[in-house]
Amino acid sequence: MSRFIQAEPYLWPYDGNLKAENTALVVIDMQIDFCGSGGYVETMGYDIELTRTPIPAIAQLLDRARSKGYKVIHTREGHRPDLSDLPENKRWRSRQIGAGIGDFGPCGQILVRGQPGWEIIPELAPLPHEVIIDKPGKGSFYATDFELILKTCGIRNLILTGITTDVCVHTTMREANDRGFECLIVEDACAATDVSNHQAALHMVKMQGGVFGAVAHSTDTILGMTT
Ligand code: C5J
Repeated sequence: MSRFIQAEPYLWPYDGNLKAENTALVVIDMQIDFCGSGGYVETMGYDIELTRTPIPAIAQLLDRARSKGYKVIHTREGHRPDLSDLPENKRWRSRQIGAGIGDFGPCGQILVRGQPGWEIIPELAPLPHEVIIDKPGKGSFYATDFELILKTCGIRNLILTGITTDVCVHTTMREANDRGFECLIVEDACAATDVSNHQAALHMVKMQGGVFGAVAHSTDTILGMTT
């Protein structure tokens, strides 16, 4: 039996092959550094009220995914404590805006693995058995075992949530799309540091018949996530 989620610009997934066994809910970078007080985003001067807006929708999607047996995968952006995986230009640029990656801020060293700011927010804490992908870049595929895990677990559909829509979520969606994964981005379960960037990032997905996949609301996504 075919199953779809109401989405734009097409009912998702394209072929109706939606099941708990072949679909993962991916929660991207819901870390204190991106949406907590004193983290990287706030230190840069952006409003964390924006990056916190998707928390309730993600929590509901997590409940649904867990109760229906969908795989849940979390990601964290962060660098090794010795900063050996931090490109010098990334560090330089972050210092330009007053939030140097690897420098000390109110939540410890910014975007460094093991530091308080790098942790996933308690509201969306992973369960002990859930996969966490630690990534040094924006995309979840680059320099990680994300693709290996997806392939090994038989996952071909990705439901993408998290922050930020225009950076890490979009990069992951583009990387996944090029690898043949069927992607859905959940519009109210993502956010950016700038509302127009969030909207533009969603709009881009819908071009060319769904150039990177499709866009749905969390209500429709939850309705479509049956076993
Ligand atoms: C950024 C992210 N914006 N998680 N990271 O640097 O989107």
